[in-house]
Amino acid sequence: MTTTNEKLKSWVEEMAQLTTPDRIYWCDGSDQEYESMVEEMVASGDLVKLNQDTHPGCTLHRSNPDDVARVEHLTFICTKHEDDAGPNNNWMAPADAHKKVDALFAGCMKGRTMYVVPYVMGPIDSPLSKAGVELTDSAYVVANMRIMTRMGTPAMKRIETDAKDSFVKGLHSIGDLDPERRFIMHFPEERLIKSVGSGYGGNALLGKKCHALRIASWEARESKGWLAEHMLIVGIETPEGEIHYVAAAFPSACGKTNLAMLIPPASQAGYKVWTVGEDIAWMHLGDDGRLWAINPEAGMFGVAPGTGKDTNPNALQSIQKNTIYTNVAVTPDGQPWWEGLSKEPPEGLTDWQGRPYKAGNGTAAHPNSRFTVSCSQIPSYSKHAEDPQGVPISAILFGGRRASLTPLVYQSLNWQHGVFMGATVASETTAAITGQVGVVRRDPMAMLPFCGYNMGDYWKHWLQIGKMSDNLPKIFHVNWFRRNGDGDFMWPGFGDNLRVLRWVLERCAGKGEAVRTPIGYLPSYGAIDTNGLDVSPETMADLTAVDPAAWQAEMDDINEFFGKFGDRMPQELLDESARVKAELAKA
Ligand code: OXD
Ligand code: MN
Repeated sequence: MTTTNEKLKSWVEEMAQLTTPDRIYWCDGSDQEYESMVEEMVASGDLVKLNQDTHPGCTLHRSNPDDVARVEHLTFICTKHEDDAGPNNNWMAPADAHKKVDALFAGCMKGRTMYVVPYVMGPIDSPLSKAGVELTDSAYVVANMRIMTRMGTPAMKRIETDAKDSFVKGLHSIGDLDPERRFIMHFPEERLIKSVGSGYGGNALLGKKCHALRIASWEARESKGWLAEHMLIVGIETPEGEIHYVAAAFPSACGKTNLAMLIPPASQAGYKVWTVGEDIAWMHLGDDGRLWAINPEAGMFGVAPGTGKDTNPNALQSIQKNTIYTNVAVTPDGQPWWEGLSKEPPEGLTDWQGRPYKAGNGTAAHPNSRFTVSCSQIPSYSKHAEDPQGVPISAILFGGRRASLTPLVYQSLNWQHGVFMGATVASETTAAITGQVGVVRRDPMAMLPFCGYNMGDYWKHWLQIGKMSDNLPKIFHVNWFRRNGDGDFMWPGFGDNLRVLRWVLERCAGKGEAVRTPIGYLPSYGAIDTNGLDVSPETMADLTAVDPAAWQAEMDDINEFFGKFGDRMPQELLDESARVKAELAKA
């Protein structure tokens, strides 16, 4: 195969000259191609076949132990002007960045195959979808891209019929996997990604964080009326049969996948939850003034640890077949295992590095171990997930993992205040990124690692959307992770979060009792159904209260954070901050 798109053809030739692969292979995305690549990887040891009786079509990849997470400190936005990348990004001048990585790409594919991977982010026939081409020397990346995107011949058709240079270009090589020679470079002005030195998920599957968030967020701002967000999309079906869609942005590992696949508990009879997406949402302003969302991805690259039959039975059911596991442990009979799958590690386990499991060596599965699986295997996958026009969003949730301070749920006073709420999201860090675990970091809209430009400009873009329609979703903030003095969670979470979503949807319908406070509308006493829950009225009162002194301290921290954005900081958010502070002083 090759292509009739001359721009693509010449770029592939140019990149082949730089990287000197032994051969170039154009992927068609067929089952046969996938199966033969898996066989080759099994033969080379890149993949291990898991127990085909219990887990048909499942394989395991063990990554280099130095290459197990996204690397934010090695991720760069390379724009002509440093200010356009902003204090939220590492910046390098494009010429310097090209020089730096091209030196690493030079000859790096010698002895290897360069795979040409055409893909579409979003339903293949949706006008809201976008195409890309990733050139990679990793068969593991190709196999993952086939699950995560619409990859192969149908994507190539779009690349040949859409405007000739409308595809996003991504060049990827695992290089020598040396963290010293690892860079994830984005050139939004050229709609180009160059990633070298890592074979791990977000660094290497360029359709995901690099294209669908960093490059797409840049494009979304330029083309107005569009938001590319780190959000799940979920449909809540009421007992009356109406489906309302909610998009939610939580920083990594705050239960996004769980919320996207929530199973209503027995107490919430008649409700159903439908999964549209679990990581990324592209939302466009429709003619009706509503935001319509598509999930640009076709698969999940989910965190395995903590996924169990009590926490997320839908996810667990999705990954019993045709799944690529990365860095999980294996039982003696070849079944995948991770912490949280069962209480105790089974006897005779092999750990994520392929060693006999010993408690002294740390966890059996890597804390950031993953499963890659097609969304079509999710039992709750929505029949509207592939609708070309997307699904209409009624509510946007922001949230983080905070042991104290932020209430269980509250609603913004208006769109501008909602943008402020999103801009001030903070969360305790987890294992999805390299670095310290358990420290509170501010992660606006959960986009800190993923916004492809200056966050001040990004907030302006959000505020701008607010001026374009009066039919936009209502905005809320949630926190499932409050703890009491003994360190125990105060709210049961998981399926019972539906009780909170019910209040959210009532508010969207102009119902649902609430009290206005400086930080937003909080649920009135009794407005959230706690029937049958082991949550006392005192706990509920605590979960829905504002502590003015603690919030004043929070506001000081927020203002310090806003200060970093200098003259790119939108005045509206500073005004919002001043309003909250003044109202708290009176409270
Ligand atoms: C992810 C992340 O992997 O957000 O989705 O880190
Ligand atoms: Mn994510």
